[in-house]
Amino acid sequence: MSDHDSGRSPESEPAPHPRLSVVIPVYNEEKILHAAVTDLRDQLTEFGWPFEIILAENGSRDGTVPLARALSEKYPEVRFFSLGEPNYGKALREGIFRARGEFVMCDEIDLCQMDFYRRALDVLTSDESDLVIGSKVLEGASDERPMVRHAATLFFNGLLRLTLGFKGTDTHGLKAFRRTALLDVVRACLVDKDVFASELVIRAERGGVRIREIPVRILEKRPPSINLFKRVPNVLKNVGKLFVAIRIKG
Ligand SMILES: Nc1nc2c(ncn2[C@@H]2O[C@H](COP(=O)(O)OP(=O)(O)OP(=O)(O)O)[C@@H](O)[C@H]2O)c(=O)[nH]1
Ligand SMILES: [Mg+2]
Repeated sequence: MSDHDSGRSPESEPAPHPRLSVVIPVYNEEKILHAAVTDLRDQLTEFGWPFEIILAENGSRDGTVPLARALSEKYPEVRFFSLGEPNYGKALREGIFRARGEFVMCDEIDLCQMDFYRRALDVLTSDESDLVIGSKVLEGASDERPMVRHAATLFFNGLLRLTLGFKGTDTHGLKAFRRTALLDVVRACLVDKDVFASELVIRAERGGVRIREIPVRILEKRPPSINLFKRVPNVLKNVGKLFVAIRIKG
């Protein structure tokens, strides 16, 4: 495992203690990584809260690792680590553990939506909620991905409702939370890969965490790197594991 959190060039100042940590798993993203991170950094600077952006990488075979390293060396607010085999859930989980902010934002490099950040942080700072989920399904949402992927989201969430008693409308994608309120939930999660994000939300729900869903507009900067149909067998296998983890092991 390589960790570049401490690998700053001597001239860059350490980031001040962040109030907001943005965790973004990245995998084979050389085409959009630089533009997405610099753009997000500009928008967060304008937003005004001290922040950090944590790039949680594993398994990339393209130029993602040197690019992420260079970004973390150039910008004090950008941190980066690399954890071996491709595994979205493992990267996100580790990124959450490394986050230092009072609030954590889980994002994807092809989304980086400041509009969601603003609305979610408004809810977290003014409302009784500790976890805000950006739902692609809720009334008012606009899912501009291809229809087949929207249908897959509906099917997947239906499966979670049926097998695990999930009460919400979406588990994947944008979410924000008060870090201390969710750490024990993250520690309790047993399943990684694609299904980690669902386990996090379902365990939070079952554990009585105050959750609020808000509608999001999803417009990706590029199609996903892994074909939807290739993901299906693994996702189903991991939902099986999630069923055992939650219904049997508890
Ligand atoms: N570290 C890591 N990041 C990953 C992996 N697979 C995907 N990602 C990142 O996860 C984010 C979402 O990936 P996409 O390829 O857009 O997948 P998606 O189908 O839009 O994602 P969902 O609909 O949320 O499941 C991007 O930031 C990717 O770089 C992985 O194996 N490891
Ligand atoms: Mg995507």
